[in-house]
Parts: sequence; C-alpha cells; structure tokens
Amino acid sequence: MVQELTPPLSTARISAEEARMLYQDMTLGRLFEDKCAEMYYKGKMFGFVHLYNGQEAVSTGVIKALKPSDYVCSTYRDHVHALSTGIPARAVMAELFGKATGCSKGRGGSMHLFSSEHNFLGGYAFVAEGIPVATGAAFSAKYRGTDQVTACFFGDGACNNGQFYECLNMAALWKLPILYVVENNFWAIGMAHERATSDTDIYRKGPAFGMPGYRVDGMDVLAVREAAQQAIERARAGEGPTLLECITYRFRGHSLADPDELRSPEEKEFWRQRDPIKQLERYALEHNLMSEAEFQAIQAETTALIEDAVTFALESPEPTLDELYRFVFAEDE
Ligand SMILES: Cc1ncc(C[n+]2csc(CCOP(=O)(O)OP(=O)(O)O)c2C)c(N)n1
Repeated sequence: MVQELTPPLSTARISAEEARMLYQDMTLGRLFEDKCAEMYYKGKMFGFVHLYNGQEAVSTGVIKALKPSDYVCSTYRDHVHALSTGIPARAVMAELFGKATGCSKGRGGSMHLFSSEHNFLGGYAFVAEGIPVATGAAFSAKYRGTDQVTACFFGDGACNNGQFYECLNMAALWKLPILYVVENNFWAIGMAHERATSDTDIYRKGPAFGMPGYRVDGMDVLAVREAAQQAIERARAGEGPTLLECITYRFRGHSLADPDELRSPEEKEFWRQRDPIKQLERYALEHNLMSEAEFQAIQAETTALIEDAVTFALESPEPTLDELYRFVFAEDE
C-alpha cells in the first residue's frame, strides 16, 4: 500500500494565489479610503464623500469573481467598487480631487466615478438610481447575445424604493443575466433598517419575483465569493437573475460629514471584531496560504501605490473653463 508521505497542507477553499489577490484588493480598498478621509479633512475633496470601510469583502467577493468584460454598477459609495474593477488608483484619486486626469475627467467627483474601459457603469447620487441602469445593461447583453453578466450594488435603504421592485420584476420576467447585490449594513444614513422595512429579510424578496434569493455573511470574503460565483454561473448559463443579500457594516459614518452619533459604541465594536480583512488574515494563516510577512509586504506596496495616486492627483491640472461644454454629448472625445 502506498502511503501518503505529505498530507495536503491545507483544506482551504481557495489557493494561495487567490488569497493574495483577495487580500490585495481588500487592502487597497481599506487604505485608499483611509487616505480619502485624510485628504477630505485637508480640504482636497469637495461635496459629500461616502466611505466603504468595513464592507470590502462584498466588493472584492463579487467583482473579483466576474470577468473584465462584465458590467458593474454602483452607488454614491463607489470608490472601492471602482478600484475592484481595475480602475487605477491614480484615476480614482484624481477624480476625487476634481482633476482633468480623473476617470470621469474631473466632471463627476466622488459620487460619479465612471469608466467605459472597465465596464464600470458609474456611481449614482440618488438612492436606487443604479438599479434600472444595471438592469438595462443586463437587458442589452442578453439582446446582443453576449455572455456578459452585470453586478448591481446598492444598500438596504434602496430596497424600499420602487425601482428595486420594478427592476426585479423585469429581470425575472426576461431572465436577465444580473446579480442584485444588497449591501445590508442595517442603516440608511440614520434610519435603522428594522424601523423602515416591513419585512427585514431582503433576500426573501427575490423568490417573490421568481428569482433565487440568498443571504450571506458579507464580512466573509470567501462566503461572498462562493455565492457570487454560483450566481454568475447561473446568469451566464441563461438561468436569470439572483438577489444576494450580504450582511455587512460600515465602520465610519454615512459620509465624512456625518458625526455618526446614532449607532451605539457596542454595535460598532461588535462589527469591528468581524473586520473582513482580519478574518481573511486569520483564514490565510490557519491554512498556510499566506504569512504575516506577506500581509505586511502587501500593505507597504499598497501604501506606496496610494501615495503615488495622491501625488498624481495633486500635480494634475484642473479642467479648464473653455472645456465646460466638452463631454456633454456622447460623441465628444
Ligand atoms: C432618491 C433619494 N432619496 C434620498 C436620498 C438621500 N440619501 C442619500 S443616502 C441615503 C441612505 C441610503 O441607504 P442605503 O441604501 O442603505 O445605502 P448605504 O448608504 O447604507 O450604503 C439617503 C436616504 C437620495 N440620495 N436619493
């Protein structure tokens, strides 16, 4: 009998390469946003800036399971989704500074990141505004006969908006290749989910329209990734849409202008203990996928990348006044 001399190192659900990729993406999201807060308070950004700290596992878990040719549609909390799709940190930071080198050429700012090159359909200031846009993109992919899948992100608050129900109906009716990804962080600015919603189980609203609905731990990037992979596979196979409710938490206030006084310190601490980046670190160590030294190396590389993005944004020119009407129509370069 042949004896196994070396038992498998781990029974991990992902490879070391995948662990690094997921860790890198979440770290980029986290450190980029920390830098945004610093720059905002230094007066480098204007208007409202909504940070995503704490929710990184949702962006990474879903977007890193997509192909580059797939579509992503976001909300005003859009920086990390944009980074996960591969828009360079320089182009995102420059946009936040209102510079001509930004991904929306300085016309959009924080809530209106956009990149046709990355099939990133944009951030949207109105709650639920991206849902019909994403549904349209999914319809277009089906109509054109491509295999593109659309991932549409929005919050729990958006699920009390009519567009959510109208679009779920159409997507199920036409079996559109789309994932409706709810980032349920329990709060819509200062309105608690249970105070605003008759049935708080959002995932159960999928089956009401004839599409599967799942709830996953949105602080666990592997759980999100697995659920997303299944939904993407179904969508690509022509089996239609999925509603994915990811339970998550934002570590900061609603926007950088919010003093965040409505959520209790105990609640915040409870979720801090479930930090998705720390959870992936623990998992990667337990399964011999990554080492402490690798975490630190990735953090150092990411910090340097973000510093470079800030320098690029600071040194970039602002759009000039004579360009005010440029890009108003789609045929403008
Ligand atoms: C149609 C519309 N109504 C109200 C607002 C004001 N508003 C901005 S964000 C927000 C809360 C949305 O919460 P949620 O959808 O849960 O997303 P989160 O901010 O938690 O990511 C509201 C009411 C808006 N932007 N658009």
